[in-house]
Formats: sequence, C-alpha cells, structure tokens
Amino acid sequence: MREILCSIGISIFMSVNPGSYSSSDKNPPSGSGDQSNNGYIVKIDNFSFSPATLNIPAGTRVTWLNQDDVPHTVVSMDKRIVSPPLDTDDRFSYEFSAPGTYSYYCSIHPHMTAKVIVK
Ligand SMILES: [Cu+2]
Repeated sequence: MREILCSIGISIFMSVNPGSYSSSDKNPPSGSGDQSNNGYIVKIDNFSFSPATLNIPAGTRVTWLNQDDVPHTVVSMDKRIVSPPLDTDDRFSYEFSAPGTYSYYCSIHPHMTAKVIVK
C-alpha cells in the first residue's frame, strides 16, 4: 500500500491554509470569532502570544490561534486552562466566566508567557 491517503491529507491541509488573516472579512470561518463577534483571538507567532495582555469582560470567549510553524500550548499557571499541543493553524478556545487575572504560558516553551485580565 502506498501512502496515498496521507498525501491527500497533506494537500488538503495546505490548501486550506489561508496564508494571511483578514480582519475585515465580514464572514470569518465558523467558530473563529473575533473582536467584533463576542470573542477575542490571541495569535501565537514567533514564540510569543499577541496581545501579551488581553483585557476582556467576564463571559468572553478567547480563542488562541497558532500561526507559528512549531507546536505550542496554552496552560494557565493554576492549571485550570490546559490546551492540547496546537499545531500550525490549530485553535483552542476558553470562556472566561469569572473576573481575575489569568497568567498562562506555553508548556513546551515555558519562557512564553502572557495573561488575560477579566473584569
Ligand atoms: Cu510554545
């Protein structure tokens, strides 16, 4: 057996890679959410979280999007938030229901730190 299915999977994966993110798109991909749609996106790129500090109201859903070419995770210091490893273009969402300061880091690269402040 050849690895035909594997090749197809890779080409599909590459064809859906948008390459760039347009914040002016009125119809973002389902489940993505953005600043204008009851959700916020934290981008992971070049071994850093952006924005490093995110201020949001309670009840807001935050989605992390890995735009780096290596895997990263999102893990809060208190371990209440633990994402699986995110490959390139993978997303992870968490809804912050309680006010507080949530510091988090990448468990693969612990020097990557950031925080979400929920008011
Ligand atoms: Cu990382």
